[in-house]
Amino acid sequence: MNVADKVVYQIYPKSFQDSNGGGWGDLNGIRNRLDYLADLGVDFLWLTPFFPSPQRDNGYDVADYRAVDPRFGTMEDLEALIAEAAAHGIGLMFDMVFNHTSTAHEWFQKALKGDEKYMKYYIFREGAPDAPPTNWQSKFGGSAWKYVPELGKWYLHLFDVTQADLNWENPEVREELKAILRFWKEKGIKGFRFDVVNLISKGDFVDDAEGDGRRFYTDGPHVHEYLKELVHDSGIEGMVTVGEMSSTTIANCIRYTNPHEHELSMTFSFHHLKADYKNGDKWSLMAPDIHKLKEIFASWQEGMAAGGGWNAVFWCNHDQPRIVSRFGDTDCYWKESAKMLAAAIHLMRGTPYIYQGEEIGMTNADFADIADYRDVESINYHGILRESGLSEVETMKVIEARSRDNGRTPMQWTAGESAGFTSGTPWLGVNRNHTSINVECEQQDTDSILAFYRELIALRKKHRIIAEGSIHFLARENDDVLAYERELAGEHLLVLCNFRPTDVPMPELPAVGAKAGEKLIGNYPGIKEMLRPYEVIALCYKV
Ligand code: TEU
Repeated sequence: MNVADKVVYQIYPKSFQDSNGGGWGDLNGIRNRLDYLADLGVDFLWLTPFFPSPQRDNGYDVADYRAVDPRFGTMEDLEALIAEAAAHGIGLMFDMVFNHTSTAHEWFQKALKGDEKYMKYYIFREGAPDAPPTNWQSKFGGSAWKYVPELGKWYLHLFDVTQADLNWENPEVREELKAILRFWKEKGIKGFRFDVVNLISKGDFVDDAEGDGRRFYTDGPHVHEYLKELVHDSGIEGMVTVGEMSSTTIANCIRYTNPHEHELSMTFSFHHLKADYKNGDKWSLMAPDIHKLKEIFASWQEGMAAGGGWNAVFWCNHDQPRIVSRFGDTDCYWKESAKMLAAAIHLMRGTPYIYQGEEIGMTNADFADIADYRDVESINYHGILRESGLSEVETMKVIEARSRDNGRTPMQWTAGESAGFTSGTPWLGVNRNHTSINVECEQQDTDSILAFYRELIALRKKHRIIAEGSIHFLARENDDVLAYERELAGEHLLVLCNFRPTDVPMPELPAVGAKAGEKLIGNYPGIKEMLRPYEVIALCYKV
């Protein structure tokens, strides 16, 4: 399937729209908002997991891959959503968490009882109670191994202790997962997102003298072989597929996405979202390094294009803080910066993803205390940071900036009670700024962030150069302005984005020709010496 001119909208069901007052978003709530999503112009909806789960990691701890958690609705509700989305011209993508299952999954429960068949579904290792097999660390803090006294063995969990890693070396595991994909394909969904799928092939289980062990399981020895087999044998090639790739490389993402490899349609990589990580550490704050951000975009965009790979392009998701709070401005240039950030990636080469609320400029949470947070990673790191010697004030400054709950506060539909998200008690606090940042007020404003996202999506559909053009980054030494050119069949698209809240000089640019072409966004740079705060220019022209 050609994904170049498509746009995907990510829904975190738990926080999108509650239809029954339970305080959680649900499938019927999504169905009630299909007109809104069709009006925005998106082609696919990626739903994060709504399968039965203890919710220790908000559904990424799956206990049954073929059912609907009753708190989100019924299978009939899901089938109605699939059908009504299709009637709106929208396909659904489900989120497959195949690196691990919940320890509540029946497979793991059988393993705990010593069932040899199911113990081989996971990564169990012999060991003494006080000696984990390796020094690997969980991405949520602490050891990546848990000891089971009844079995005298340790099991691997790269994430939470309730998320046991599957043993992909076992062909029976691979067959189980293929059957799950066929089950959902037959239900009529149009694609899949694969959670941390580049971690599924583990190399040697040895201590990591240099780090947390990730170099032994990231883009592991058999990952491409497993992906080819999964996609081919389950019959999902040709569907829209995207792999979440943790700590990956351009070379691997070319292999994951080049059509000749028959693996995935596209990949998420996260290097651009570490431009504000001090020393690469999520929990050490620094102001965004815009030059580094630009270099990452240039290397990934040009590198993937050179190798025939395909990027998902995105800023936000359910694991990330809100981009307008992070790389933009939530004060006097809130609207301008949100629009600039959107244009910067929507005009790039790749398939854009919009995370719920991003299209109206939703900001980070406004919580005051760790008790307001629900994210297991944030709560774990609150303890780790305090134990490292940070004060409560210093710790909360980090949590407020980095918590995944920043992207999980309920969708802001109206200025009313609970932002129109629920008639009950929301599972997570609603941001008080919903009185001014909400869908209802932006739908009435032709200059709103929402109107701008609708325009960007329409531009991608109208101008083939955005979907199919080459890309080349300009003014790479400039620290303030992201500049790139797209080219297709003699037509050029020049894109300039000022990432600063100040006027900045126009960077050195190639002659764009006296007869400027169609202005897609903003004014022609030839008559300008300066760019205004967060100004965007997108100009088509022919040489
Ligand atoms: O995320 C994997 C992942 O790498 C992120 O958890 C990231 O490491 C972290 O949030 C940044 O500090 C996927 C899902 O998107 C996430 O919600 C799950 O918690 C995780 O996998 C485990 O399934």
